[in-house]
Amino acid sequence: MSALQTLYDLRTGAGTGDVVRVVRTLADMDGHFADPEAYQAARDAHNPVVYEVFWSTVPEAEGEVPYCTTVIQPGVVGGEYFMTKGHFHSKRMTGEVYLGLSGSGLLLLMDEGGVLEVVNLNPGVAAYVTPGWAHRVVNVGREPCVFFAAYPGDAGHDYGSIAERGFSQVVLQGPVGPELLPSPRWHGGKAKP
Ligand code: S6P
Ligand code: ZN
Repeated sequence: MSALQTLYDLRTGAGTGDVVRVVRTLADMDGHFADPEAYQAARDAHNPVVYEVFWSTVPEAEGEVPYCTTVIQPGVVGGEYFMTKGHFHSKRMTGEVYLGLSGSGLLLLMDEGGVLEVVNLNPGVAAYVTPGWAHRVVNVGREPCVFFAAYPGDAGHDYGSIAERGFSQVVLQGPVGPELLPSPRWHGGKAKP
């Protein structure tokens, strides 16, 4: 293979060169937000872009190291901040490196039992996703949240477990900033700000 190269704008996260742009709108995130009525209303009204991924064309295969930037727009649905879907890696014991580039993010890391850890993914922060932990980034700022990621090519993406039950906690807009609350889907209750 000849050398692959991507030029990333470190502020906007946009990539050119050997890159594929994938867009996730609200309609692509059915079931991911805690408030179904607020979700449906926002989706039906204007279906905004929630996030984009500028994916390298590095093969998803053993020995390869695919990379990408993700750009999460600012916004809320029913008080819950815009976020990525989140996933476990299909090959559980594979890790990943995230690097915050712009904006303010919270990286949620969750093990299979629902234990949650949170990392402030601010510009310059390199955060390690430990093998076996699901990961999701939440944009808790007013600007787009941009980060870079690189991961083992044979990791694979298991979105099913998250689509089924979500993460154990949700991140809601509180009076003085983001608040983490037990997820109604995980705990069988109702999240209240
Ligand atoms: C891939 C890595 C990221 C995410 C991206 C979008 O292993 O964790 O590149 O794919 O941030 O999130 P998601 O949950 O929709 O794949
Ligand atoms: Zn991943």
